[in-house]
Amino acid sequence: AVWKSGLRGVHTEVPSIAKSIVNHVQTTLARQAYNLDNAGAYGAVAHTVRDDLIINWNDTQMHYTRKAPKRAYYLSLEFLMGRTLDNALLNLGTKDAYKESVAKLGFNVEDLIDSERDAALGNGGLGRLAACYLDSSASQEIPLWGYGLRYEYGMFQQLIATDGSQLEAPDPWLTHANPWEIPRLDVTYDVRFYGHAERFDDKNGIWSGGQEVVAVAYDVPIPGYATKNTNNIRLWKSAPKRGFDLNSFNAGDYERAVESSNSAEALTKVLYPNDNHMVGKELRLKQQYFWTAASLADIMRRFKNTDKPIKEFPDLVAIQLNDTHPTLAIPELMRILVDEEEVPWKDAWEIVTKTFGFTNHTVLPEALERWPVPLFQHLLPRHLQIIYDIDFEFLQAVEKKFPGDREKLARMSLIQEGMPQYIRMANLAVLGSKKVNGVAELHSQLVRTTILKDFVEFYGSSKFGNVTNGVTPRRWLDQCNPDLSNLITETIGVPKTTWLKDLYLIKGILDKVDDETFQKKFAAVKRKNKERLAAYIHSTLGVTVDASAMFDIQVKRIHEYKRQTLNLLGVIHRYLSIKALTPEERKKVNKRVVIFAGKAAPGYYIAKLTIRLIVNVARVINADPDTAEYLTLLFLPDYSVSLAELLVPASDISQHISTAGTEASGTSNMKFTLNGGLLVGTVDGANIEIAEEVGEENVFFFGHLAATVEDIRYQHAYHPVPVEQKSPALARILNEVSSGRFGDAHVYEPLLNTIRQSDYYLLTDDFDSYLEAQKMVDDIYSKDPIGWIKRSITSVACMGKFSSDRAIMEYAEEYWNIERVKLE
Ligand code: 26Y
Repeated sequence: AVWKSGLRGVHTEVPSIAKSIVNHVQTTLARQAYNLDNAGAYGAVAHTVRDDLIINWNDTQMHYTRKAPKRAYYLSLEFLMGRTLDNALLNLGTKDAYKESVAKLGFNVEDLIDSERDAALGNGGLGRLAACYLDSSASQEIPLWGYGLRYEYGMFQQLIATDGSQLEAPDPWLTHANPWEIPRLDVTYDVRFYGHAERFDDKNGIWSGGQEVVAVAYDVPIPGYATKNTNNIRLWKSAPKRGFDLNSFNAGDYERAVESSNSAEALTKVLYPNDNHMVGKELRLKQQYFWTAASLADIMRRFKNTDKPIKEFPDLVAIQLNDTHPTLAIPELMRILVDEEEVPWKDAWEIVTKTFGFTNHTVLPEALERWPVPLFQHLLPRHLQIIYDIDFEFLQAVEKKFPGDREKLARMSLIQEGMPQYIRMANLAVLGSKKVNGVAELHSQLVRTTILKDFVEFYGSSKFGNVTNGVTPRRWLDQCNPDLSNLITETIGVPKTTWLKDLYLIKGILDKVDDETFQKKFAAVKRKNKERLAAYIHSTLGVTVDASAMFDIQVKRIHEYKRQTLNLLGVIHRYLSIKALTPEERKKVNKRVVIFAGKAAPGYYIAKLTIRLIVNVARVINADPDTAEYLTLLFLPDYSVSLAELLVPASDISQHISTAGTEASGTSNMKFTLNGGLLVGTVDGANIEIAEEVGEENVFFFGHLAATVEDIRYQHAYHPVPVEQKSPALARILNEVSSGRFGDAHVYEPLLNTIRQSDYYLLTDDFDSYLEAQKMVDDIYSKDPIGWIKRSITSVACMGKFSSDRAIMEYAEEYWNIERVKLE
């Protein structure tokens, strides 16, 4: 056929790329080629790459349909994608050709890449993990689709006011057309809310009335690295079912006429900016149902196209639930099977429990989703009946296995008693899934022994596993740190296209750890990345930083459990210590630039105060001539994936200092280490496994262990010891802040009191140990620079395990039973 003969292929040659770009300028953008600006050039280049992606996307999807393999679906309310152009060019292997073509047209490809807005459809770790898994599934040729929501507004933009506090501005990322999405205006499903539910004796039912909203599909191609395989995310946009209410319109009541259409469109307007903290808003539950119902209808339609009997559904479909946010998919699949497909309840439940897998991302109690029964009754009356039926059968089974244990029944029930009652989404997710996993060894162990202990006793431990998180080495090494990537390639003598898909191969650089020439090259890469960051800091904040100083970075969501305050109090301690030295003594001090970035949930008062204190401490420190040479403190506003790509390659150390047992995994710890930054961290989450791989001597651990945290909290409650006694150093610093040394004395009291009073996150208990770890860091960095470089090289070499390719293959093999389907 003609299309096979190469007439329609991916653009690989400079002339055809340039021709296509000019063509898109004139047609798609309807502009003149001679007065094009960067934005126009970006649009035309993006459309040319989009054409390339769509060709591979079509071939891949046709291939999948023809082969009809078992497929995986990753349901996530968040996909924190960042920018697309650079990633697409690197994965397609066409970056050099595009660079040349763009240059011929008078543009610089890096400028165009930098002009792209981030797709910030996520809060933090969980959303970025989903994006890494998409990249890995396509690269490893695993037939997987993501399903999510097409938020019109992503993560808010963070501004810092003159008093240092966080301000939020909307993120209207779609105001300029998005070249990376393909609207599928013909792929739509009706989704019902409210209305009336009837239940019959066989536990089947009918749901009718209420409000119907239309889900419209938007597809985003996900190119694999060095493969033609191109996967997909399908994002749903909400639209009114009928344009507007004609009766009201004809009666002249125009406001009333558009009211319900507005409420339909509101569904996918905005991403909820909360991370690890549940807020029980009706609109959020509506988002969750809208998205799971549309996704399941779509999955069911695709399954039915295979003409297989319904009982074979789990042989062709695996659905992974990214936390409890999509748990409604479980009662929704029951509803489809029992009410619409007329499958008997028992058979339907068997299908359901062979289809789903559930990944838990946190053990923090405030993050566990619970929805009030009255809200459910109102919004999803049929699903509530189904949940009651699931619960009834389940509790009978529990009672049979553990007769007479009323408390166990109360703990395990899907319904939490009280006024009002609540539905426990994690319990529902466990019941409806074949397998449950945590995201790092320690976390999975805590899941099994704390929040899901009863369920492990009931089902047996084989249902509860672990898949340690990973990050894609394409974006988080090759793309963000091309010099290190090139150095690795030339050192190990393996093509980049090979080792970037089998990250264990970077072990090869270990042979050169003692090679002076290699050490120099390796150090030069780090230095260049620090200079790149310094230039960014200069151009955005107007602050000059010394790239020869140690760069010490903590960037992540602002949360008490992540303990940015511990870091900040450590910085104040450093400041006061340096200030107490004579000018002569100061000359021996290890110079540091301490960098913070991260967003606070808009309603999280203590987190917002933390930002304000960081900014105001920075003002005082950075203005002090006594210490200026030795210490700089910065808060970089508006943290994002793109900003992370600049920061990750530039750290000498990064901090991952959550109270032990609270950070499920962390993923930026992996990114920083992969780029040669060492860790200062607690014995928590994936820090532990990183140390196992790179050697504990290469990680600066401190603080109490997870096993003792509970005991310490008990002590805090029943035998409180004042801060002065536990850590005089810390007490002094708290008093300095209270005294107004950093301005606004009274403003910070609520933040300081969290430490002085219950100190739930154990800052007092860990502070001295934290200072000791930091002293080790200073000593080694300033007295043994070669030793430091060796630690850094060794760390990079040993990071193979933390590729998201390894993680996605574990899911494919051990959770989904899915194989590679390579497009030749
Ligand atoms: C319930 C709702 C408000 C909610 C929304 C977002 C709850 C949680 C979240 C996000 C959680 C999250 O990002 N968790 C992080 O997941 C990462 C990927 O597994 C982990 O590395 C990280 O430790 C964990 O905090």
